[in-house]
Order: sequence, then structure tokens, then C-alpha cells
Amino acid sequence: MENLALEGALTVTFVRSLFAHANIVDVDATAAEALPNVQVLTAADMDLGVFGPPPFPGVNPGMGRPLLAVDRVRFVGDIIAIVISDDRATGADAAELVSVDYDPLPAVVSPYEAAKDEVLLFPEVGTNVAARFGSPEHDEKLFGGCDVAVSGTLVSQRMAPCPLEPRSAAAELGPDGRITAWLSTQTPHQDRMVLAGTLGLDPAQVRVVGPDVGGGFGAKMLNVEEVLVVWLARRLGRPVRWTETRSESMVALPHGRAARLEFTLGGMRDGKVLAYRLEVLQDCGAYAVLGAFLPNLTGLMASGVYAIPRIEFESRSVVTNTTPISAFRGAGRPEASQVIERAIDTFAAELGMDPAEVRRRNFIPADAFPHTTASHAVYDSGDYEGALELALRSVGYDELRDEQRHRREQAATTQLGIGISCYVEITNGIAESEFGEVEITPDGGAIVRTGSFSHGQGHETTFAMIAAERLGLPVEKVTVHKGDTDEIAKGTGTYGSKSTQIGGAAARLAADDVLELAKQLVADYLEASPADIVLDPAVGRLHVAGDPSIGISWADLASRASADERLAELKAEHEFQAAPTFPFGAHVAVVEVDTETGRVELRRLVAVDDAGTLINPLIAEGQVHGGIATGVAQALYENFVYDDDGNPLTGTFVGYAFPSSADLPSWEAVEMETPTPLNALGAKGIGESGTIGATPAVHNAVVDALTPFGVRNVDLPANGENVWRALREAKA
Ligand code: MCN
Repeated sequence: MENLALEGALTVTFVRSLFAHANIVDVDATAAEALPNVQVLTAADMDLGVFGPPPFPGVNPGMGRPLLAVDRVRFVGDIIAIVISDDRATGADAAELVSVDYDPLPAVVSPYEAAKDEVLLFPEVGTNVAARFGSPEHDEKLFGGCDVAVSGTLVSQRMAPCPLEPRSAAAELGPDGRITAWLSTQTPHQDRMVLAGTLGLDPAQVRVVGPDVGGGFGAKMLNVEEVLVVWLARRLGRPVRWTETRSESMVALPHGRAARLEFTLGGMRDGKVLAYRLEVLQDCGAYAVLGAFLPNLTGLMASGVYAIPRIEFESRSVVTNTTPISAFRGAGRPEASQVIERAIDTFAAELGMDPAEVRRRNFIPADAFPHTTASHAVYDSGDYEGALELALRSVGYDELRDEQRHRREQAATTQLGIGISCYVEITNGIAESEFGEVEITPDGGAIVRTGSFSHGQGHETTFAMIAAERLGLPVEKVTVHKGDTDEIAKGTGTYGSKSTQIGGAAARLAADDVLELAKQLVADYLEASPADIVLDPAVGRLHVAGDPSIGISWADLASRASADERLAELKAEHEFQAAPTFPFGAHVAVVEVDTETGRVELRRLVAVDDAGTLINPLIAEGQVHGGIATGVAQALYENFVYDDDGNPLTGTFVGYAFPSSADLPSWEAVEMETPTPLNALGAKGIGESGTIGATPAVHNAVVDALTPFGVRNVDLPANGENVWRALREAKA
């Protein structure tokens, strides 16, 4: 959007809070406005209410975020004022000159402290608790009949999404009074609705365009910054643009995870698990947005891949003086896998049993699908034991255990750790629908229009493949259009790895409809019955059944239909809705841990990820690779940290340990395909699988390496300092 040719565009710079919690006494913009063509706006100039993202069921609506901070700031990065200037450099200078008089308030950074309700972020609400899910009732008999019960805490630490391309937005008011917004987004159609709702406009007055986006990872949902850009373009009657700086992105783009998970898992000495209790304390940051709702998904997925007869779940989400928490690759589901997989390993260690064997004894069997878990998820299809056995064979599990035994006998300084994670996740979690349209072009190719959005996942290829296969066209003849609400009738966008199973399926159905329409047209031209027309998919030609010599190719059909002004007949749209699917897999990580320094080196990671039928195995593997990098980053590297006053300590790439490919080994991805019966493609989602599977495998591997030292857990990220601490504590 920075390079978009917009005649006379102004630049927006946000003045952000330097305090985590404070009353705003005064904002003095005199010095800033002395710079040429600079204008400064504050909440007093604002005629809009609180930003209204989609309401999440069960979340307190009284903890929403004002578009500009009114009287009070609640995190470092909260927006206090807007600087409008001719260019970025002047905007940055002017923002420095805006003088804000703060009256600091005590900050609450830890969710444990926030839960005490001593310092309130919203005194008028009377509590920091933004949402509660599950049941606070304890069944005293939950662990009745268990030989063994183990407990522990896992902190799924706060992560910054770090897209390499930060956010950018531009908006322009057209002569017809319609507003066009160019946004780095994952959800153009939803953004249009929320923008219209917030600005009090008819949705028809708003056009959203999502150009190429350099990574979203769940975080690039419409936020206050984009709403302000659009509001400004209307108010000023001039085009405006804003591009986030890296340091802004680190504190202002919503963060992910930030959940404390406490578990108790009970079962029999033979390894059979009988009961599981999970309590989640979710830090949702300064305002209750999506993050407050995510523990719901954690609770739904609590059972993991295991047939656990009794499950209790309870969660509280609390506001703290930190960056708001929202979706980040996996959003609520990684937390469920991380904790159940740690619990299973803790249980196995208590029993002195191989963690692979404990898993085998508890899997939901492959012939038990569809399966409803005690945490109320209805799994569509799966073969969890098959995935684990494939992963163990691929990694050479028995040989690795031999090597580990040898190093332990030698009391080697560098110990070997082998970690297993078996996961199941949910994609298209709230059973949404998606829109697809297919149209034949004058040259006999096709356009697929999808309401889904691709911000790096490659729909341009996979959705083209889906339509090409149905129509018997070469894939190069199919182009995919997305992201412009004026061109695409409707859509829900992309999150929760739902695009292929609903958007891809909708494109397939629309292609099938176009084929039927083409048969009617061909029948007209060949003076035959539509029922007798068939497609030869190998050559892309429609002909009379039994007589291929009487037929017409797509190119000839399109050309003749164009001449006859009948091309518009070769266009169809479809909306497809289906229940969630449940991709699954097994990851095995091998680490070396230096028991003197705590240094961890990830040697191997074998990943079996089953997303049903794969449309494009290469793209799916790429998704798994990127996903694993994020999962490993959480296991070993990243942690967004604040001091006790709510100042970010890791607000740049110098302090935030974002790994590069040079820090990571090559993954070994092993394909497995168990189709879902819920769509004609047989496809489930794969965009987040690698992330969900990898973290617990690596985490378990690090703990496994340290078992002989009496270590039962290492906090995430399980590297250097935390390993060293765990060793020290175990020794003490
Ligand atoms: N695919 C396939 N066969 C399947 C499933 C998927 O070939 N059975 C292909 C798809 O057609 C698509 C890709 O794999 O090209 C991912 O598809 P899908 O799993 O349906 O997920 P979405 O397209 O809905 O992607 C969303 C998901 C999420 S939620 C995040 S976050 C994410 C991700 O995918 N952010 C990404 N992948 C990312 N990849 C990049 N490069 N950048 C991001 O920001």
C-alpha cells in the first residue's frame, strides 16, 4: 500500500502509549502541528465508538477497545493520537513532538495477579475476568479408581507473530462517495462488514481489496489501525496510507498463545488413562478480543488423540496491561496438544513406561470414527496409531533409544532426547461456508473466484488445480481471483485452515456446475441431448458419448459462445458449508542437550501430518515446513516478555529470539492421507498442522534427555536458560 499510486495521499503515523497503564491528563500537539502540513487528532476529535470486532460468545463486551485511547491507556502501544502529514519522515518527527502528560497507574502484567482483581483495567466492569468457559465444578470422583495421577503446569508462552511484511493500509474516497480500502488482511469480506458497521455505512459503500500479503499467520485480522485509516480518508476527503514499522508491529500487532495450563491425568499402572482435568488461565492482553475466546477451542480439543473416558475443563480469560492476544497459527489448538502431550509423557515417566507404548494403549482406534470425545468434539476420520507407527519407523525409534541408552551409560555430557507428539486439531472449527465461482473465459480457460483468501498458502495453484481437474483443462489455463469485495460476491476469508475444505470444495462444485452448463451448450451446437454429452478430461473436449469424433474443445466452445454472445452461460457459483474436520499426525523430535550449559540442539524432526486427500503435496509439504518452524520457535526460541511495569523487553528482533532457517535443521515430512467424508475432495486443513505437532515433540524431547537427572519438566522455550534452571532445581 506504501507504493500504491494514490494522488495526493497523506501519511498516517500513530502516537502510541509509552506507559502500560496510565490516565491521560493532557495531549499537547502544538509543537507537532508547527511542522509543515501536520495535523494531529485525538479521541476528542473522534465521532466513533468502541471498535466492534465480531462478538465472541461468552466474552464480556464491556472490555472492547476504543479506536483511540479515551482518558486511559492500557498497554504500551495503545494509540493516543494520530499524526497526519505529507510524508513518513515528517510524520515520525511530528509524532515525537506530541507531548503526552500521563498519570501512571499500577500495571498488572501477570494473569495470576490480574485474576486477583486488585488492579482493574476496567473499573466500571468490576473485574479483570473477561470470559469463563467449561465448568468450575470439580467432580470429587473424577480420579476415582485410578492407580496413578500426575499433575503439572505448562505455560504456553506469549508469541509475537512476526510476519516479515508488517501491516499496511490505504484508503480513498471515490467521487461516488464509496470508500476503497486496501488492507493487508486475511478476511476482506468480513473486514468490509466490520468497517461498514463501525463507520455507520451501508456495506455497499465499502470496497475492500486484499493485495498480496507477506504473511499473516492469523494475526492480520481487521484491527483499530485499519479502521482509523478508512475513517481518516472519509473525514479528510483525501487518500491516506499507513505502514507499520517493525517495532510497532512487535507491540501493536496482536500476540498469540499466553495461556497457563494446569493438568491432572489419572490412570492405571498398565498405562490406561481414565481421567483428565484441565484448567486454563488465558492472558487476553489489554482488551477482550479473540484471545479471550480461544480457551474454548483448547477445551474442545482437550482429549487429543486419546479415548479418555472422563474429562473436566475450566478456563478463565483475564485482561492484563499487555498487547491484546488474538489468533496466531493454531489459535487455541496448539495449547491443547502441548498440554495433553506433556501430561501423557509425565504419566509415562511416572509409570516407567515407554511414552510410545502409553500412547498406543490409549489411542481412539481407527475403526471408531466418527468419534465423540468426552470434551464434546466429533472427530470425522483418523488413524492415530497408524501415524505414530509411521513416524517411529521413519525416525528409527528403536535405534535412537539404543543410542540414548548408550549415552546414559557413558554419563555423556551431551545427552540424547527423543520426543513424541501425537496430535489432532480442528479445521473449519465453526462449520462455516465458503463461496466459489467458475467462469469460462473467451480463450477457453477458466477463472475461479473464491471468497477465501491466500496470504502465502498458494490457493492460486491449488484452487486452479481443483477446477482444472474437473474441467479437463491444463492448470495454466485457470486463474484464481480473490480478495476484492467488488469482484467476489461474498466470502468468509482465511483462518483456522479452512480454505481448502470449504473454499476448494466450493470451487469444485462450481466447476462441476459449469461443466453441466457447457454440456447443454454443446448439445445445442451439436444438436444432441445434453445427457449424451461427455467430457474427455485428458484433452479438455466435450463430445457425444460413444463418438469422440463429434465434439468441441473448450477453446472452440468459448470462441463460438463468444461470437453468439452466449459465453455468459458458462458461469456458475456455489456456496459450500460443512462440519469441521480433524487433521492429525505424529511428530518425533530428536535433540541433543548439553547438560553442563543447557544448550539444546534440534537434530531431527520427523513429521507425519495427515490432512486427508492432498490437492498439491508439494504445497502441503511447504505448509508443514513453515508450520514446523513456528512450532519449533515456540519450543526452543521465542518468548515475548514484559517487565513488572508492563514495558516490553523483547520488542525488537534483537531481543526477540525469532529463529532463521540457519537455526533450524531440515525437517523430514512423511505423507499420510486419510480422507474425510465431509467434502468431495476428501481434504482437511494443513496450514497449521506443523505448528501444532512440532512444539510438544521438541518439548518432550528436551525433557526426555534430562530424565536421568530427575527433571520432570522444562519451561517453554525449552532452551539454554530454562534447561539450566530445570537441571539446577532437580539437583537441589
Ligand atoms: N492443501 C492441500 N491439500 C490439503 C489441504 C491443503 O494441497 N488437503 C493446500 C491448500 O490448497 C493451500 C494450502 O495447502 O494451498 C493451505 O491450505 P489449508 O490447510 O486449507 O489452509 P488455509 O489456506 O485456510 O490457510 C490458513 C492457514 C493458517 S490459519 C495460517 S495462520 C497460515 C497458514 O495457513 N498462515 C500462513 N499458512 C501460511 N502460509 C504462509 N506462507 N503464510 C502465512 O501467513
